[in-house]
Amino acid sequence: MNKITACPLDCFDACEVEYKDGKLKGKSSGHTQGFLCPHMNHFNKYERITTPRYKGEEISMDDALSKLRDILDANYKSETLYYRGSGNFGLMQEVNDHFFASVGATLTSGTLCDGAGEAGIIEGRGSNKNMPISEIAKSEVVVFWGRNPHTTSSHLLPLIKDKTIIVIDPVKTKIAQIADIHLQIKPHTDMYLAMMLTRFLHINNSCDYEYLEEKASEAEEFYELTQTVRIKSMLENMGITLGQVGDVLARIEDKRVAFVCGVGIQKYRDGSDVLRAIDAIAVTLGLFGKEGCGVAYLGNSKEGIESPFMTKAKRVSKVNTKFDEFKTVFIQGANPLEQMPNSQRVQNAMQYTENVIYFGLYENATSKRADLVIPAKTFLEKNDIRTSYSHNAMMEMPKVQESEIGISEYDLAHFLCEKYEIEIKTEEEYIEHFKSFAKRDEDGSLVVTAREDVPYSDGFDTDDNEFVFLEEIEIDRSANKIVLTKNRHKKREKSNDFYLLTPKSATSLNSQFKREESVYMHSESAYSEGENVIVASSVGSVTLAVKHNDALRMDTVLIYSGTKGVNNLTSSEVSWEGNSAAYQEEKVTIQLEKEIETKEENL
Ligand SMILES: Nc1nc2c(c(=O)[nH]1)N[C@H]1C(S)=C(S)[C@@H](COP(=O)(O)OP(=O)(O)OC[C@H]3O[C@@H](n4cnc5c(=O)[nH]c(N)nc54)[C@H](O)[C@@H]3O)O[C@H]1N2
Ligand SMILES: Nc1nc2c(c(=O)[nH]1)N[C@H]1C(S)=C(S)[C@@H](COP(=O)(O)OP(=O)(O)OC[C@H]3O[C@@H](n4cnc5c(=O)[nH]c(N)nc54)[C@H](O)[C@@H]3O)O[C@H]1N2
Ligand code: SF4
Ligand SMILES: [Mo]
Repeated sequence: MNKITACPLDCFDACEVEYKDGKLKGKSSGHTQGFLCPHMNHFNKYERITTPRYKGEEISMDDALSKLRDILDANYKSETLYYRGSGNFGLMQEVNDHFFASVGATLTSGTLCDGAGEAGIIEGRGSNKNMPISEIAKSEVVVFWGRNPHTTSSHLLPLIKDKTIIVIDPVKTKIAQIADIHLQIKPHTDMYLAMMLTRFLHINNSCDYEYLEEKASEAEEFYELTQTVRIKSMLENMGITLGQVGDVLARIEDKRVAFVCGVGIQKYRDGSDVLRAIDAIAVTLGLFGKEGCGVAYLGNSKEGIESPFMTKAKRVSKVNTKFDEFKTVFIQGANPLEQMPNSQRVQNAMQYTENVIYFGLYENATSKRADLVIPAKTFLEKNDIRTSYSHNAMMEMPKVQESEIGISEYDLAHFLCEKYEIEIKTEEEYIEHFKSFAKRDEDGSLVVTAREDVPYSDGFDTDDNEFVFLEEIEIDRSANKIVLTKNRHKKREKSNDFYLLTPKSATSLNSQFKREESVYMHSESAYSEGENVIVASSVGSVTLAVKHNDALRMDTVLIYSGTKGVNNLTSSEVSWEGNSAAYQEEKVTIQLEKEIETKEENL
């Protein structure tokens, strides 16, 4: 018989999965329409860790658990850090937060993902309530702004077939190739484009004035701020024309528009301002609170749900975590040695940690470094429930497969809580708790009760219910470049400096599954396919083979997230708002590996 569960992965689509005799298929109804994606289609084929080990020696699960207890006995309070990543999005994953928070260990705050953008959204709207995919389906125009739906949200594609598509992305992605308009903008210039669009809406008298008066009365002041962006020089800087801006305006005025944003636009320290400036366009057009209109980003998958777990804890940054300050680091569902920014820093810090414990499914740099490795159960082998950051359903994830391998998060937490006399409820009680935040739809599926399909219909969640526009930016006219206030960045530009994009790969989910191994460059760059080059930033370097891709700009190189060594290049400085990683802040230089070797030989 078919059993229904849901894909556990960190992905917009959060698909329901039909399980039959070890085979996974998309649920035939709903947005999945019978299809999953490469990760789930091949899920059972990826090699996983089957046996626990301590200091490289395989041991039994019982021995691994007593080892874990011994380690925690020695120093379980302030000297222990619990670091959880986003390998599995099930709500029960948090059950170990409960244990570690209860014993007084340290947890993390901040994110490697969407935090900068979210902070900007919250500053403007007072909360982060997302436009769900069911509403995107009702729009007339979809603006994909730093989102790559063919790779990261493919189930959206059937829903937008007959719509006007506008893409703003430095890469000519698949969606850009079929779009009505593609602005192949220079990386990190989105805020100025957003400001310019708002400015022209004012110039063209295309604002929703009634809406602005009621819900965004500072709109005039913001219009003044947009006028500080010089049009001609900024167009040159962005690499687009006034005609293209006009085309975009002509297509979004008086239409049901969905701005569908991704994380690409906010992998910078000022990432919060970008989302806030895009929100301002939507506000100016009066799009919030209307059917089929608004801004979709990564919502909060826990919106409308109260945690049953202990969450109050001392917390340290998840972006530039000082692992060396802890005797024990327990890592669950994460690969910090490869996915955190500045891998060398992480490696240096972790080498002083006495006990690194890795609780996960797959081998990676973190599992290799770990002193104690505890294999997890896959989502098929344990009970869970999940919600999504791009739709409002809650999906049950019952165990559908038996396995001798691994231990579930709940069983591990239960073991630990019993040992340390911490109260823990049954797994069923927790799952019922989560279900109490959902109601049944006509078709029997669960939907989170407190979530709205069309949020902000009654104004924003700020103190006075009005939208709060960005208030300041500063323009360095002499350099024709923009320098933000609060000592924001001033960068040196070298002719051999490239922008580094590190987006998501179709074959991996960050570092899970099949990982990429190349650096992508335009074919007219000075480097040939297959040549090994050293990509370097002020943080570090990595040697990778070149692959050509003419979807890229000449001033840009691309290394996918999950590629080994990509985060040698990225800086662990956190975003100005949102305590988030800023993976694309560093520019990189390229040098042939051969050239360096020859130079060394000549020394
Ligand atoms: N297949 C697959 N799916 C995934 C993931 C995965 O690893 N693989 N990861 C999941 C996770 S963790 C997340 S957070 C989501 C993210 O999903 P997306 O937001 O779609 O992810 P990205 O690929 O990082 O970025 C999207 C686009 O932003 C563009 N971009 C980069 N820099 C800029 C810029 O400065 N300006 C503009 N306008 N565009 C820019 C990139 O070229 C890219 O096409 O995807 C999830 N889904
Ligand atoms: N250069 C660059 N770096 C990036 C990004 C980027 O775009 N560019 N993206 C960032 C973003 S958006 C994100 S979200 C992070 C993601 O970074 P991480 O959270 O570290 O995610 P993954 O690399 O997917 O590793 C997840 C781990 O979870 C484990 N796992 C999977 N399922 C389970 C389970 O059921 N139980 C347990 N216990 N473990 C499980 C797997 O073994 C896997 O090793 O990476 C960030 N790093
Ligand atoms: S599209 Fe996303 S949610 Fe759907 S099966 Fe693939 S990874 Fe899972
Ligand atoms: Mo993410």
